[in-house]
Amino acid sequence: MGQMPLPEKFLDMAGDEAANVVRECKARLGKKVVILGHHYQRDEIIEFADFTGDSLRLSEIAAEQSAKYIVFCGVHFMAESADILASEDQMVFLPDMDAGCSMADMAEIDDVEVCWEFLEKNLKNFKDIVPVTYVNSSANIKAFVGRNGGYCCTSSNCEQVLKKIWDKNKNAKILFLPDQHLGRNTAFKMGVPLNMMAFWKAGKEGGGGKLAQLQKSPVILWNGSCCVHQKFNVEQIKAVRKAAKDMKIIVHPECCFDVVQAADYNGSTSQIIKIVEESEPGSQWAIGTESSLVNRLRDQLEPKGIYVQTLGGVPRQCSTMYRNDIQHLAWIMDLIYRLDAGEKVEMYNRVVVDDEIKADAKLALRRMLEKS
Ligand code: CIZ
Repeated sequence: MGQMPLPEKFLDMAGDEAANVVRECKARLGKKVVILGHHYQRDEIIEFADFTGDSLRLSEIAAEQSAKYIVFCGVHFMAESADILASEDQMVFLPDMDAGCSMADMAEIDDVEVCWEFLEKNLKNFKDIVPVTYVNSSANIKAFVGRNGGYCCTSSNCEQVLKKIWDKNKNAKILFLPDQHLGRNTAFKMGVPLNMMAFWKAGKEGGGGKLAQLQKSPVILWNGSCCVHQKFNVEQIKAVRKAAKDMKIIVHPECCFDVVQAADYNGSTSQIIKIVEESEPGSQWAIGTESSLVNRLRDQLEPKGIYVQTLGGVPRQCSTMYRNDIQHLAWIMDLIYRLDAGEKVEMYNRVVVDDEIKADAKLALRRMLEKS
């Protein structure tokens, strides 16, 4: 479902006025509403967030709240995860339904099923295949993974999830969806050489590679990637090393292999924030991730004498995250307020995951969270 055009009243609303609408609705709704702000959201949204964090942590927090209305300021798959984990009497809303994720869209369920059938028909060791999906995936994909004995993972716990699988079965073969880079970077860190990773290109016969490679590899990577993190490259790292030799480089593991290898550190959004925040005054950082996060860190840490910049110097904004602006938040908060007041309003932007999909997706999330 796409985003309907904002009513004119909100479309033309000045930022201050929209912020006042959000403030008022929030005050009136009190504990009935919780606003979640992903690390990649604009400042004008983060200002109203009750909680900020990565997608999974935010969904867990929302489920722990008694709030009836969860407004997830992030992208569509995140709102779906919140609905999967929410209780039956909670409703999840996304301010702009066009806030999608191009990486999540790269693993479509029909293509994944074609791949799975091919592997079942052609691989001798099919029974050892465990599908793993990064949380950046649709509820359909999480459900597929859950149904087939697999796991979800985040960029913070990917290594622990793969370890858990290989501890249970040292011959396990991971089908990693949808982000090739997180899969490759993590598996390599865990000792899998690059030539022992196969690659599956959706839409190509047999995934476009050799059957022998699929047969021998303990990891099969799906052909997905993040359009923001793909923009970081080794040349930018070399330029930083040349211009500022004390500057440390930290990148997200959605960056490509060479970039992660050339950087000093890599980690999820929460790990990046923690490492940089805890660094000594006088530290200098070039960060390879989305710019809203980097700019906020820069402004917050400047008074502490910690210098922060985006790797490469050019802002790298996630255009879909950016779709949630203060006008969309004002509109959705006003709708929720009127709904709660008993007004007969047409409801938009509620994200609802089908019950069957939800049950299977929960299996994948639960396996990820299980201790061993
Ligand atoms: O899970 C998230 O929120 C994403 C997309 C990345 C991260 O590293 O936190």
